[in-house]
Amino acid sequence: MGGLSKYGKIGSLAVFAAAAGVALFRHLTTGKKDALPRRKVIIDTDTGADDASALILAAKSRELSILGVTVLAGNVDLEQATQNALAALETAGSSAPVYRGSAQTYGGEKIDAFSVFGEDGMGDMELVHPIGSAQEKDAIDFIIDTVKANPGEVEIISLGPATNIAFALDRDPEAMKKVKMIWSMGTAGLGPGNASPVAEFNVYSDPKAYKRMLDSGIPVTVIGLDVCGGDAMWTDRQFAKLLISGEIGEFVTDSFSKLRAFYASNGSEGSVMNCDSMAMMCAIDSGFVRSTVKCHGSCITSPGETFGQVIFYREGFTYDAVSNDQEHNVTLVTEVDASGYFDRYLKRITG
Ligand SMILES: [Ca+2]
Repeated sequence: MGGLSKYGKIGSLAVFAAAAGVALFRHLTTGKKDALPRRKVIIDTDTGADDASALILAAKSRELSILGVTVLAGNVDLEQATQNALAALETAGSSAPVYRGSAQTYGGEKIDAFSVFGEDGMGDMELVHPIGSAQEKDAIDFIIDTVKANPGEVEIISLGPATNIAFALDRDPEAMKKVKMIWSMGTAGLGPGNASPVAEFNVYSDPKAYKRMLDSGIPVTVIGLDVCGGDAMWTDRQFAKLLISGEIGEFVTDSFSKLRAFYASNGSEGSVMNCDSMAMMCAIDSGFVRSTVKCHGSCITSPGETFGQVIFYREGFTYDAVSNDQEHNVTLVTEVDASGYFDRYLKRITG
Protein backbone atom coordinates (compact mmCIF):
# COMPACT_ATOMS: atom_id res chain seq x y z
CA MET A 1 0.00 0.00 0.00
CA GLY A 2 1.21 3.53 -0.69
CA GLY A 3 3.10 5.48 1.95
CA LEU A 4 3.50 9.21 2.43
CA SER A 5 5.55 10.60 -0.42
CA LYS A 6 8.36 13.09 -0.09
CA TYR A 7 8.06 16.06 -2.38
CA GLY A 8 10.90 17.88 -4.01
CA LYS A 9 11.54 21.59 -3.57
CA ILE A 10 8.87 23.66 -5.25
CA GLY A 11 9.19 27.11 -6.73
CA SER A 12 7.75 30.31 -5.30
CA LEU A 13 5.03 30.44 -7.95
CA ALA A 14 3.86 27.02 -6.88
CA VAL A 15 3.86 28.10 -3.22
CA PHE A 16 1.76 31.11 -4.15
CA ALA A 17 -0.59 28.92 -6.16
CA ALA A 18 -0.86 26.46 -3.28
CA ALA A 19 -1.73 29.29 -0.89
CA ALA A 20 -4.36 30.60 -3.30
CA GLY A 21 -5.73 27.08 -3.64
CA VAL A 22 -6.11 26.76 0.11
CA ALA A 23 -7.87 30.13 0.27
CA LEU A 24 -10.40 28.97 -2.32
CA PHE A 25 -10.70 25.62 -0.60
CA ARG A 26 -11.40 27.30 2.76
CA HIS A 27 -14.00 29.46 1.11
CA LEU A 28 -15.77 26.31 -0.05
CA THR A 29 -15.80 24.47 3.23
CA THR A 30 -15.56 26.80 6.19
CA GLY A 31 -17.79 29.11 8.08
CA LYS A 32 -19.53 29.20 11.40
CA LYS A 33 -20.69 25.62 11.57
CA ASP A 34 -23.82 26.34 13.54
CA ALA A 35 -24.88 29.34 11.48
CA LEU A 36 -24.50 27.89 8.02
CA PRO A 37 -27.10 25.66 6.39
CA ARG A 38 -26.00 22.08 5.85
CA ARG A 39 -24.26 21.47 2.53
CA LYS A 40 -26.15 19.16 0.19
CA VAL A 41 -24.14 16.05 -0.67
CA ILE A 42 -24.51 12.76 -2.50
CA ILE A 43 -22.05 10.08 -1.38
CA ASP A 44 -21.02 7.61 -4.09
CA THR A 45 -19.50 4.47 -2.61
CA ASP A 46 -18.35 0.87 -3.22
CA THR A 47 -19.01 0.23 0.43
CA GLY A 48 -16.38 -1.74 2.29
CA ALA A 49 -15.19 -0.99 5.82
CA ASP A 50 -13.35 2.20 4.86
CA ASP A 51 -16.39 3.57 3.02
CA ALA A 52 -18.61 2.53 5.94
CA SER A 53 -16.48 4.49 8.40
CA ALA A 54 -16.66 7.50 6.06
CA LEU A 55 -20.47 7.22 5.79
CA ILE A 56 -20.67 7.17 9.58
CA LEU A 57 -18.42 10.24 9.78
CA ALA A 58 -20.64 12.07 7.28
CA ALA A 59 -23.83 11.08 9.10
CA LYS A 60 -22.39 12.37 12.39
CA SER A 61 -21.23 15.71 10.93
CA ARG A 62 -23.69 18.58 11.11
CA GLU A 63 -22.07 20.37 8.16
CA LEU A 64 -23.59 17.91 5.71
CA SER A 65 -27.07 16.98 4.58
CA ILE A 66 -26.83 13.57 2.91
CA LEU A 67 -29.42 13.69 0.12
CA GLY A 68 -28.64 10.14 -0.88
CA VAL A 69 -26.02 7.42 -0.99
CA THR A 70 -25.34 5.87 -4.39
CA VAL A 71 -23.62 2.51 -4.51
CA LEU A 72 -21.48 0.66 -7.03
CA ALA A 73 -19.46 -2.53 -7.08
CA GLY A 74 -15.76 -2.28 -6.24
CA ASN A 75 -14.63 -3.37 -2.79
CA VAL A 76 -17.39 -5.99 -2.96
CA ASP A 77 -20.22 -6.78 -5.38
CA LEU A 78 -23.11 -4.35 -5.81
CA GLU A 79 -25.62 -6.09 -3.54
CA GLN A 80 -23.13 -6.57 -0.70
CA ALA A 81 -21.96 -2.97 -1.02
CA THR A 82 -25.60 -1.82 -0.85
CA GLN A 83 -26.25 -3.84 2.31
CA ASN A 84 -23.02 -2.51 3.84
CA ALA A 85 -24.03 1.10 3.12
CA LEU A 86 -27.44 0.55 4.74
CA ALA A 87 -25.85 -1.09 7.79
CA ALA A 88 -23.33 1.75 8.24
CA LEU A 89 -25.96 4.48 7.96
CA GLU A 90 -28.28 2.70 10.40
CA THR A 91 -25.40 2.32 12.87
CA ALA A 92 -24.92 6.10 12.73
CA GLY A 93 -28.66 6.72 13.13
CA SER A 94 -29.04 8.09 9.59
CA SER A 95 -32.06 7.47 7.40
CA ALA A 96 -30.41 8.77 4.21
CA PRO A 97 -31.80 6.86 1.20
CA VAL A 98 -29.56 4.34 -0.57
CA TYR A 99 -29.64 3.69 -4.33
CA ARG A 100 -28.08 0.86 -6.32
CA GLY A 101 -25.90 1.98 -9.21
CA SER A 102 -23.83 0.20 -11.79
CA ALA A 103 -22.56 -3.38 -11.52
CA GLN A 104 -20.53 -2.87 -14.67
CA THR A 105 -17.61 -0.54 -15.36
CA TYR A 106 -17.94 2.49 -17.62
CA GLY A 107 -15.13 0.93 -19.63
CA GLY A 108 -17.42 -2.03 -20.35
CA GLU A 109 -15.95 -4.78 -18.19
CA LYS A 110 -17.69 -6.42 -15.27
CA ILE A 111 -16.30 -4.96 -12.07
CA ASP A 112 -13.96 -7.42 -10.39
CA ALA A 113 -14.71 -6.95 -6.73
CA PHE A 114 -11.56 -7.17 -4.69
CA SER A 115 -11.53 -6.74 -0.95
CA VAL A 116 -8.90 -6.87 1.74
CA PHE A 117 -11.76 -6.26 4.17
CA GLY A 118 -13.06 -9.84 4.18
CA GLU A 119 -15.71 -11.66 2.13
CA ASP A 120 -18.42 -9.18 3.09
CA GLY A 121 -16.10 -6.16 2.92
CA MET A 122 -16.84 -5.51 6.60
CA GLY A 123 -14.38 -7.81 8.35
CA ASP A 124 -16.66 -10.90 8.23
CA MET A 125 -17.85 -10.01 11.74
CA GLU A 126 -21.63 -10.45 11.22
CA LEU A 127 -22.07 -6.68 11.22
CA VAL A 128 -24.34 -6.41 8.21
CA HIS A 129 -28.02 -6.86 9.11
CA PRO A 130 -29.75 -3.68 7.97
CA ILE A 131 -33.42 -3.20 8.79
CA GLY A 132 -34.11 -0.92 5.84
CA SER A 133 -33.69 -1.59 2.16
CA ALA A 134 -32.44 0.27 -0.89
CA GLN A 135 -34.72 2.48 -2.99
CA GLU A 136 -36.16 1.18 -6.25
CA LYS A 137 -34.86 4.13 -8.23
CA ASP A 138 -31.61 3.71 -10.12
CA ALA A 139 -28.63 5.57 -8.60
CA ILE A 140 -27.71 7.32 -11.84
CA ASP A 141 -31.24 8.70 -12.30
CA PHE A 142 -31.20 9.75 -8.65
CA ILE A 143 -27.96 11.70 -9.14
CA ILE A 144 -29.33 13.49 -12.22
CA ASP A 145 -32.74 14.31 -10.73
CA THR A 146 -31.20 15.54 -7.47
CA VAL A 147 -28.78 17.84 -9.28
CA LYS A 148 -31.63 19.17 -11.43
CA ALA A 149 -33.71 19.89 -8.34
CA ASN A 150 -30.79 21.64 -6.58
CA PRO A 151 -28.84 23.37 -9.37
CA GLY A 152 -25.37 24.53 -8.35
CA GLU A 153 -25.78 23.20 -4.83
CA VAL A 154 -24.97 19.48 -4.85
CA GLU A 155 -21.50 18.20 -3.99
CA ILE A 156 -20.71 14.59 -4.83
CA ILE A 157 -18.29 12.80 -2.52
CA SER A 158 -16.85 9.88 -4.47
CA LEU A 159 -15.34 7.05 -2.41
CA GLY A 160 -15.07 4.38 -5.12
CA PRO A 161 -14.50 4.08 -8.87
CA ALA A 162 -16.07 7.00 -10.81
CA THR A 163 -18.41 4.65 -12.70
CA ASN A 164 -21.79 6.04 -11.58
CA ILE A 165 -20.61 9.61 -12.13
CA ALA A 166 -19.41 8.83 -15.66
CA PHE A 167 -22.71 7.16 -16.59
CA ALA A 168 -24.62 10.16 -15.18
CA LEU A 169 -22.45 12.49 -17.28
CA ASP A 170 -23.32 10.51 -20.41
CA ARG A 171 -27.03 10.20 -19.60
CA ASP A 172 -27.61 13.91 -18.94
CA PRO A 173 -24.53 16.09 -19.54
CA GLU A 174 -26.56 19.32 -19.29
CA ALA A 175 -27.95 18.46 -15.86
CA MET A 176 -24.52 17.39 -14.62
CA LYS A 177 -23.09 20.83 -15.44
CA LYS A 178 -25.03 21.96 -12.38
CA VAL A 179 -23.01 19.77 -9.95
CA LYS A 180 -21.27 22.20 -7.59
CA MET A 181 -18.14 20.07 -7.19
CA ILE A 182 -16.85 16.55 -6.73
CA TRP A 183 -14.63 15.31 -3.90
CA SER A 184 -12.74 12.27 -5.11
CA MET A 185 -10.87 9.67 -3.10
CA GLY A 186 -8.76 8.45 -5.97
CA THR A 187 -5.34 8.48 -7.63
CA ALA A 188 -1.97 7.97 -5.99
CA GLY A 189 -1.69 11.75 -5.53
CA LEU A 190 1.99 12.62 -5.88
CA GLY A 191 3.13 9.27 -4.46
CA PRO A 192 3.14 5.57 -5.35
CA GLY A 193 0.04 3.54 -6.26
CA ASN A 194 -1.49 0.49 -4.61
CA ALA A 195 -3.11 -1.31 -7.58
CA SER A 196 0.15 -0.94 -9.52
CA PRO A 197 3.34 1.04 -8.83
CA VAL A 198 1.65 4.11 -10.32
CA ALA A 199 -2.12 3.48 -10.13
CA GLU A 200 -4.57 3.60 -7.24
CA PHE A 201 -7.38 1.03 -6.91
CA ASN A 202 -10.41 3.28 -7.58
CA VAL A 203 -8.93 4.72 -10.77
CA TYR A 204 -7.40 1.43 -11.91
CA SER A 205 -10.81 -0.27 -11.56
CA ASP A 206 -12.38 2.02 -14.18
CA PRO A 207 -9.92 4.52 -15.72
CA LYS A 208 -12.29 5.54 -18.52
CA ALA A 209 -14.82 6.63 -15.89
CA TYR A 210 -12.19 8.62 -14.01
CA LYS A 211 -11.10 10.31 -17.23
CA ARG A 212 -14.74 11.12 -18.08
CA MET A 213 -15.12 12.75 -14.66
CA LEU A 214 -11.86 14.74 -14.86
CA ASP A 215 -12.65 15.98 -18.36
CA SER A 216 -16.26 16.92 -17.52
CA GLY A 217 -15.66 20.52 -16.48
CA ILE A 218 -17.01 19.89 -12.97
CA PRO A 219 -14.45 21.11 -10.38
CA VAL A 220 -12.87 18.04 -8.76
CA THR A 221 -10.92 18.06 -5.49
CA VAL A 222 -8.73 14.96 -5.33
CA ILE A 223 -7.59 13.25 -2.15
CA GLY A 224 -4.93 10.74 -3.21
CA LEU A 225 -3.20 7.86 -1.46
CA ASP A 226 -0.16 9.94 -0.55
CA VAL A 227 -1.98 11.99 2.10
CA CYS A 228 -3.48 8.85 3.69
CA GLY A 229 -0.23 7.19 4.77
CA GLY A 230 2.42 8.02 7.38
CA ASP A 231 1.07 9.81 10.45
CA ALA A 232 -2.49 9.53 9.08
CA MET A 233 -2.54 5.75 9.47
CA TRP A 234 -4.63 4.36 12.31
CA THR A 235 -2.60 2.40 14.86
CA ASP A 236 -3.50 -0.47 17.23
CA ARG A 237 -3.57 2.05 20.08
CA GLN A 238 -6.08 4.20 18.25
CA PHE A 239 -8.27 1.22 17.41
CA ALA A 240 -8.24 0.37 21.13
CA LYS A 241 -9.61 3.87 21.85
CA LEU A 242 -12.21 3.44 19.13
CA LEU A 243 -13.29 0.08 20.53
CA ILE A 244 -14.11 1.46 23.98
CA SER A 245 -15.74 4.65 22.67
CA GLY A 246 -19.19 3.11 22.23
CA GLU A 247 -21.26 1.07 19.77
CA ILE A 248 -20.26 3.04 16.70
CA GLY A 249 -16.57 2.80 17.53
CA GLU A 250 -16.97 -0.91 18.11
CA PHE A 251 -18.70 -1.32 14.72
CA VAL A 252 -15.87 0.53 12.94
CA THR A 253 -13.18 -1.40 14.79
CA ASP A 254 -14.75 -4.77 14.00
CA SER A 255 -15.21 -3.85 10.34
CA PHE A 256 -11.46 -3.19 10.03
CA SER A 257 -10.40 -6.50 11.61
CA LYS A 258 -9.53 -8.26 8.33
CA LEU A 259 -7.67 -5.27 6.95
CA ARG A 260 -5.61 -4.95 10.12
CA ALA A 261 -4.71 -8.63 9.91
CA PHE A 262 -3.79 -8.17 6.23
CA TYR A 263 -1.52 -5.20 7.03
CA ALA A 264 0.03 -7.04 9.99
CA SER A 265 0.84 -10.03 7.79
CA ASN A 266 2.61 -7.62 5.44
CA GLY A 267 4.76 -6.21 8.24
CA SER A 268 2.89 -2.93 8.80
CA GLU A 269 2.76 -3.30 12.61
CA GLY A 270 -1.01 -2.99 12.79
CA SER A 271 -1.32 0.49 11.28
CA VAL A 272 -3.79 0.88 8.44
CA MET A 273 -4.82 3.54 5.97
CA ASN A 274 -8.41 4.76 5.94
CA CYS A 275 -8.50 6.77 2.73
CA ASP A 276 -12.29 7.08 2.42
CA SER A 277 -12.65 8.66 5.85
CA MET A 278 -9.66 10.88 5.03
CA ALA A 279 -11.44 12.11 1.90
CA MET A 280 -14.65 12.62 3.87
CA MET A 281 -12.81 14.59 6.56
CA CYS A 282 -11.31 16.86 3.88
CA ALA A 283 -14.80 17.42 2.45
CA ILE A 284 -16.28 18.20 5.86
CA ASP A 285 -13.65 20.36 7.55
CA SER A 286 -11.28 22.61 5.62
CA GLY A 287 -9.32 23.38 8.79
CA PHE A 288 -7.99 19.87 8.40
CA VAL A 289 -6.41 20.59 5.00
CA ARG A 290 -3.04 22.35 5.08
CA SER A 291 -2.20 22.74 1.42
CA THR A 292 -3.64 22.19 -2.03
CA VAL A 293 -2.41 22.81 -5.55
CA LYS A 294 -4.29 23.44 -8.78
CA CYS A 295 -3.49 20.88 -11.47
CA HIS A 296 -4.45 19.49 -14.77
CA GLY A 297 -5.10 15.80 -14.08
CA SER A 298 -4.66 13.44 -17.01
CA CYS A 299 -5.85 9.84 -16.63
CA ILE A 300 -4.13 7.07 -18.62
CA THR A 301 -6.71 4.66 -20.06
CA SER A 302 -4.57 2.78 -22.59
CA PRO A 303 -3.26 -0.69 -21.67
CA GLY A 304 0.28 -0.92 -20.39
CA GLU A 305 2.34 -0.23 -17.32
CA THR A 306 0.78 3.18 -16.69
CA PHE A 307 -2.85 1.96 -17.02
CA GLY A 308 -4.94 3.82 -14.43
CA GLN A 309 -2.28 6.37 -13.55
CA VAL A 310 -3.32 10.00 -13.16
CA ILE A 311 -0.59 12.45 -14.09
CA PHE A 312 -0.81 15.86 -12.42
CA TYR A 313 0.50 18.93 -14.25
CA ARG A 314 0.94 21.33 -11.37
CA GLU A 315 0.20 25.03 -11.64
CA GLY A 316 3.31 27.17 -11.52
CA PHE A 317 5.62 24.47 -12.86
CA THR A 318 7.54 24.79 -16.09
CA TYR A 319 8.49 21.45 -17.56
CA ASP A 320 11.58 21.25 -19.76
CA ALA A 321 10.12 19.01 -22.44
CA VAL A 322 6.32 19.36 -22.33
CA SER A 323 3.94 22.31 -22.12
CA ASN A 324 1.91 22.99 -18.99
CA ASP A 325 -0.83 25.16 -20.43
CA GLN A 326 -3.88 22.92 -20.08
CA GLU A 327 -6.82 24.15 -18.06
CA HIS A 328 -6.92 23.18 -14.38
CA ASN A 329 -9.53 20.52 -13.69
CA VAL A 330 -8.32 19.40 -10.27
CA THR A 331 -7.56 20.83 -6.86
CA LEU A 332 -5.15 18.30 -5.41
CA VAL A 333 -4.88 18.03 -1.64
CA THR A 334 -1.14 17.86 -0.89
CA GLU A 335 -0.99 18.11 2.91
CA VAL A 336 -3.43 17.48 5.76
CA ASP A 337 -3.32 17.53 9.55
CA ALA A 338 -2.35 13.87 9.52
CA SER A 339 -1.52 13.54 13.20
CA GLY A 340 -4.88 15.07 14.16
CA TYR A 341 -6.88 12.90 11.78
CA PHE A 342 -7.84 10.09 14.13
CA ASP A 343 -8.71 12.39 17.04
CA ARG A 344 -10.96 14.48 14.81
CA TYR A 345 -12.64 11.32 13.56
CA LEU A 346 -13.20 9.92 17.05
CA LYS A 347 -14.55 13.22 18.37
CA ARG A 348 -17.09 13.46 15.59
CA ILE A 349 -18.42 9.91 15.70
CA THR A 350 -18.78 9.99 19.48
CA GLY A 351 -20.21 13.55 19.56
CA1 LIG B 1 -14.23 2.94 -1.29
